Parts: sequence; structure tokens; C-alpha cells
Amino acid sequence: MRIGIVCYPTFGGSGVLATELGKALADEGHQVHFITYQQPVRLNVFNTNIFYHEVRVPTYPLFDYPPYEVALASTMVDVIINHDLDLLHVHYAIPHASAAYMAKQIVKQKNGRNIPVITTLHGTDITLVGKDKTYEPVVTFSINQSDAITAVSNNLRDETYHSFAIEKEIEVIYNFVDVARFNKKPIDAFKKVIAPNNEKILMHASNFRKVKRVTDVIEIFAAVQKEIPSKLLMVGDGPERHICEELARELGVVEEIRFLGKQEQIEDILAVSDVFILPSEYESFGLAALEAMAARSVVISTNAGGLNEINIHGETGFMADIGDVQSMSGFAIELLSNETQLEKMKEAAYQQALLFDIKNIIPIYEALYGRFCRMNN
Ligand code: GMT
Repeated sequence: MRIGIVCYPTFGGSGVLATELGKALADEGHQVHFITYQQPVRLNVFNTNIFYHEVRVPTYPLFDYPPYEVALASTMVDVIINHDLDLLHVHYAIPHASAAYMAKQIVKQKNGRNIPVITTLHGTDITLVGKDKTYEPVVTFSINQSDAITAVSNNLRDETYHSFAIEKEIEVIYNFVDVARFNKKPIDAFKKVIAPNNEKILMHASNFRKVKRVTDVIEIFAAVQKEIPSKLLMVGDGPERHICEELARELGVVEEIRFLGKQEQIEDILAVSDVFILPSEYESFGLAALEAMAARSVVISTNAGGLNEINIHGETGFMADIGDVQSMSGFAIELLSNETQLEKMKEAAYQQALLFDIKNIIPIYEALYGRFCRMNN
């Protein structure tokens, strides 16, 4: 099949997932065309089945806001026609689903073809941004106009039905992880630099937005630090990072924390971590948690959104209510004080991640595409 993938090219979960999906489809022999405004961060391989089309957004002094959606729709039309695409798969509703609707209408009018559009909902496109009444009518309309709609968890599907008047079936296709890539042996030299005295290593990775409650990570770590010799790795960057650094200084733990910024080789960092902390206010799924589990790190998270669809409390990790820093610290201290329990839960986390292995999820997407592909119609 010839598949067009539209996503955000940044470190965010939706872009990561879309890029990994495209890479896996290319490995299966499909021709994959990425249409984005920048090379996606995880698109770091050479594969003759992968094509990249940059969306250029020409500026003009009149534009306070360059019309990205128009440029995106026009690029979609160009790629659909010139590369004879079989379907478009857009990730994150805003503005990708509405741009795809526009492209679909133009292609229909230009050459009579009905290009199928599949929209995958990822999280904040529904729960935060999409709900805003500035966007809601367009989001509802363009989701309903998609030929197929998927959501990354049951929770996100339910949230979508709850917040928008959706007339179609939303299929749940879970996020996935390439377990073989994440199941890595820790690099000893790296571990020695981070934890020279064999301290336990806690980790957090995100875009440091408000929804991630990153200051809770610092508070949890400060409590753990009092009981267990430990270090904290903070991976990623975003608006709340400086607040974290200030809080860490205030709590006297800044020397034990490394802020690593945005990282591409996340699997090498996860490999040295014992516990992954994700105290988010909401996660539709929590791809970062799944990647941690595949790397045998035990996830201590909130029970928000779809997190309980991957993390099993007391078995593969621990969960507490949003903002319950005390319970999350308690779980971490208990776990890190008991080596047998820690090893047992690391293994359980890994076994749970295997259920979401890329090999199990790619065929589900292929079957979905097959339902809409010209060859089968
Ligand atoms: O987590 C973020 O803020 C980034 C966001 C995105 O769309 O890039 O992630 C969302 O999509 C991921 C992939 O499907 C999910 O695993 C994340 O849970 C989800 N984030 C939220 O719902 C906050």
C-alpha cells in the first residue's frame, strides 16, 4: 500500500508513535510518505520505502498567522496525486483531520478519487485543545468526516464520545513499543557517571507541560532521597522545567538531579533507570510509561486517564490519585528498599510491555488500512 502519514514531527507522543508506525510499515514493504513541517525526530533511518515531504509555509507581511493548515492541505493534495497514495493516516486531530478533509474534497474534485482518511486521536487534541470552543466545531466535523477513527485507549475513546458529538465508531488501537529496541543492557560506564556509588536511579521524561505535573516528580524524589541513596534523571524540556529546577534547589536536592534535555537515545537512559515517575494530571495512554516498562523500569504513576490500561497497580507498577505525592513517594521508598520486590516488578513490567509490542499492533493497523484500500474494494 502507499500510505500518507501526517503528524507533529516533535518529541511528543503522537509524533513518536506515528513515526514508529511509518517505519514499521515501511519494513513490512509498504511505501510510506511522511507529510510534516520538519523531519520527524524519530525518522532517523534510511529506508527506500520511506519518503519525506516537507510542508512549506510561505510567509507574507499581511499574515500575522501564516496559514499552516492551507499549506498542509495543499501538500497533501500534491502527494496524494503525484505519488498515487492509497490512503491518508493523520495523527492528532488538530489541524490534521480538517486539513485532510479539505485535501480529500480537492482530490475528489480534481480527479474523481475518494482518498480514505483515517484519523487517530492521541490525547490533548481531545481532552485539552479540541474541547476549546474556538476549535470544537471544526474538530467535531472533521472527525466525523474521517473514514475511520481510532483512539489510543478505551479512556480516550470514552472521553471523545463524552465531549464531542461523534456519529461514528471509534476503534481503539493501543500505542505500541518496539520491545526489542528498549530491552537493552545498561551501559556500565553511563551508569557509573550517573550513580557512582550504585545509587538507585529514578527517571521522568516528558514535554514538561502543566498536564505532566513535573513539580510532583521533584517532590517525590525529595522524599525518596531522604530514605534511599538515589539520583533523578529528568529527560525532555518545556515550559515547567525552570520551575522544577527552582523547586529542586529549594528542597536541597538539585545536586542529585540531572536535567538531560531532549534526548533521541531514550532507550539507553531508560536502561539504567529503576523507577519511572509519571504523575500526570491526564494521559490518554502514556507511551513514555510503556517505553519505560519495556526497558524494565517500574512505573509509579497517577491513575489518570488510560494509565490503568497499561500499568497494573501492585504488579507491574504503582498508581495513586492525581497530586497524591505522599503515596507515590511511599511506593517508591518501599519498592527501592526491597531488592527482590524490585526485580520481580521489573520483570512484570517487561512482561506487560510485551502485550503492547509493535509486532502485535502493526497488523491491526494493516487490517484497518486493508478495509479502505482500493485493491480490496
Ligand atoms: O504527552 C503529551 O503531552 C504529548 C501528546 C502528543 O500528542 O504528542 O501525547 C499524547 O499522545 C501519546 C501517544 O498517543 C499518549 O501516549 C499520551 O498519553 C498523550 N498525552 C496526553 O494525553 C497528555
